[in-house]
Amino acid sequence: MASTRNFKRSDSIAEGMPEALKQSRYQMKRCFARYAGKGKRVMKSNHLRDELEKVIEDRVERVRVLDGYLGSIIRFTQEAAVVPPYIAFAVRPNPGIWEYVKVNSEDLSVDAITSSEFLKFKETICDEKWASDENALELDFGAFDSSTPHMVLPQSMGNGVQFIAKFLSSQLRKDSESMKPLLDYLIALKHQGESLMVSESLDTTKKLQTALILAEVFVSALSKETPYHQFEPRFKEWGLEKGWGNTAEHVKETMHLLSEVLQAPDPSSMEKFFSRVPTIFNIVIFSPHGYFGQADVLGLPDTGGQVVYILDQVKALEEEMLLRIKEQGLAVKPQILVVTRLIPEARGTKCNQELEVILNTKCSHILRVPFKTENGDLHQWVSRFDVYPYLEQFAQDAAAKILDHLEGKPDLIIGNYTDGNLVASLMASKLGVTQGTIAHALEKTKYEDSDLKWKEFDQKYHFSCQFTADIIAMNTTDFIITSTFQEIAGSIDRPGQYESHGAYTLPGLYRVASGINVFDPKFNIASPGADQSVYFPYTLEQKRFTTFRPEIEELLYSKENNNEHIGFLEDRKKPIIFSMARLDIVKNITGLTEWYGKNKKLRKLVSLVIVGGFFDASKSKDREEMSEIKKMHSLIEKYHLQGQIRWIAAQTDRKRNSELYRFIADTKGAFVQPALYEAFGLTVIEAMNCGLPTFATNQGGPAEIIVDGVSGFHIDPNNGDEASNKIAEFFERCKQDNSYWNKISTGGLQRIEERYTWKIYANKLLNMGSIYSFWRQLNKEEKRAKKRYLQMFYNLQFRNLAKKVAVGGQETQQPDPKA
Ligand code: UDP
Ligand code: LCN
Repeated sequence: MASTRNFKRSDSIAEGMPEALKQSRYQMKRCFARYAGKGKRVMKSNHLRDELEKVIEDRVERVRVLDGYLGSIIRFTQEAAVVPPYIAFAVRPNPGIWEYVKVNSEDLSVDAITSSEFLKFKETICDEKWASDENALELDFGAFDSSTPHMVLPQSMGNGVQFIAKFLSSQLRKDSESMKPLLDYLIALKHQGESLMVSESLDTTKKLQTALILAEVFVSALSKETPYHQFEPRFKEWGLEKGWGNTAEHVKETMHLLSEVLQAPDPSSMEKFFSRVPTIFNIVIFSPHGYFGQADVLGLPDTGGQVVYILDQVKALEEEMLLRIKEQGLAVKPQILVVTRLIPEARGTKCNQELEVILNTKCSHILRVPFKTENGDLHQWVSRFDVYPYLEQFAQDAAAKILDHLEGKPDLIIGNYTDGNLVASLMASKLGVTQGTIAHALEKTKYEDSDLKWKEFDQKYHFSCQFTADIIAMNTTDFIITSTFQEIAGSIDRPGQYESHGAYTLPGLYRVASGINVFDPKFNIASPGADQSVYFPYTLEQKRFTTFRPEIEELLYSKENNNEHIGFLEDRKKPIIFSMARLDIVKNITGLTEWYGKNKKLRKLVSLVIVGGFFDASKSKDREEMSEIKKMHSLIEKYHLQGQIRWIAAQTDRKRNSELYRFIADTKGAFVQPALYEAFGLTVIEAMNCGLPTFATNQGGPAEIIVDGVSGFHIDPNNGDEASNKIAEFFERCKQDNSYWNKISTGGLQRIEERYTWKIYANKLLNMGSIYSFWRQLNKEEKRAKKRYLQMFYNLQFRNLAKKVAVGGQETQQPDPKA
């Protein structure tokens, strides 16, 4: 029984709810008495609904209420805090839009409340003293945003660059004075002390416009290919510097775009013009934790997609930067520096090397800087949950090395994950450089009630540090890059990862009345791709890495167990379902093994191949991995999977992995990504790039990557039977209709070409870098005020929290988040 959405955005729940309650007053009084009857607690939507269903015995009446306005409120309630006689509701009728009300269960009166009041209700449930403390620390980052324009339409979220281009064009159009900031910005553009584009002599809009007209007439008379240096002296006479283009044609186009912007700005020419402004030559990318390397690191705890993403990102960015710089007519060698920690105990990886050239790039490096303790450099790997005490010193040490390596400041600093984003924030604030952040995965949404119950998690996960670092970085950064829309604002039923930082509370520590607004134009969706020179369709026979074939045959079909594989596949004719991930609990590889074990039909149709972890739990350093290894062994035994499952240890060679995906496609098999939650899911797009039909979790990014039934399939990781039946049905249908497999395979490839390529990504990211560099100048004052607030918060809160985390390389074990 799905309740329909009965309220529009303009409706106020506080206004509409009293009338709805009145219409079913008798039933509602019973229902609210029931809610309140069990005392203080947090209730989720399904609990509210279950109890309502129990109260209303009459079926017709029940359906009427559930399909009506009250049913909608219950459906869209994310949580309700019961503090008798009140029930406080946090209702989310649309992505990003929240309303808070409290209902008195005795007289059914309804009052609108603020997010802060709602959070106090929640706190009362676990810490009454804190909740009633008038001086409890409350943060309100929204207070600084009053003059920032915000989007209104949910569908605009994540299109920050376009929104800013629109806003700028309306602002700059106001009067002749309003162009001044743009003019000042262009005059200030420099590279290593040399002026670019506009010299100081063109200090009024009028003068610049005149120079542009003269120059445009002049270049129009030249042949398109005339190189810039041939007419550079003339340009200098007009007060124009290099940077407009490498040929007469490019120069003319860029000038024309600026002339249009100066005359009557419109969003399209604004965006195009900024994509040509030479602002970004040096980029620093932070990814401190892990093992960050180019070989032998994947599959290790904490080292997964983020590393793949960054290495591919660097290649795509470098290519795009080289192209842009060439077209700008500049002889500048760009530099990209990925900064990570140096791990002396590198266990066979290159993570103990300070500087490493990034393969297949011309001017990009990995720079490694050690974590320091009072006793010198930290030798061991530490879990990403334990890195907080080292970050401040790391930021300082890294800054010195970076300035040295680049011989100056970078133009853009990009952070990755909580630790990288915090370090990027510290350095960007200090140096006054434009900053972007990438979350990859915000941990807060992965663990239910991780805010309210932070004390229970803190010893092992240090969420107090992590959530504090996250909120600081989100508010410091100039722009945020996300892989999907859902990462920002979720779906109709589930809040986004960023959205869940809108208002939350860590009782005893601080309350966030306004953390981040998902309508902020700093949000931009730029989805990653997969390296298409590695992950290409199985049909491209001549490109395939055939040398791996004998190894892959051995990997999949040899009969003996060894360090690399256990289990065997009896029937070589069967298609294979394949999954590959780190053995984290959230990846749910054991879940997939169990679904397979239980589903006889599926076992008849296909074999199962798993890549992940390794086989001896006693050798693992990571508690989640240990427990998953043990569970895999016990499932293989419990369901007698010998002959039907091949379990292969973590693989580190992506070329060979890509051939493995394609080999599975040759068997007319499928890829399955069964995660309980997946922020994005690079394996999903790797498989799709190889033309392998993919079943992926509907919890998180994959739900957006795949169009169910067209470019792959969604599966519900919380409903294993349904998921395994869906996979079985696919293979049955393929048996009856041998074009069906091809149809889904092609659908996946089409989806990738439309949306998930690195070329599209690099273009978007450089446009962000350029436009936000200007935007931050325009909002200098507001930024300055917020920066002081953030510095105070960092100093008084984060530093103390970080001090409480053990230092010295004790490898903290991670608990089972389900426990
Ligand atoms: N991967 C790998 N070997 C393994 C497990 C994973 O090479 O044993 C790679 C996989 O191909 C993908 C990345 O690691 O490129 C995992 O990224 P994803 O986004 O799927 O998950 P994450 O590990 O980042 O959570
Ligand atoms: C981290 C994750 O958990 C994955 O979902 C992403 O694909 C990966 O980072 C790259 O962004």
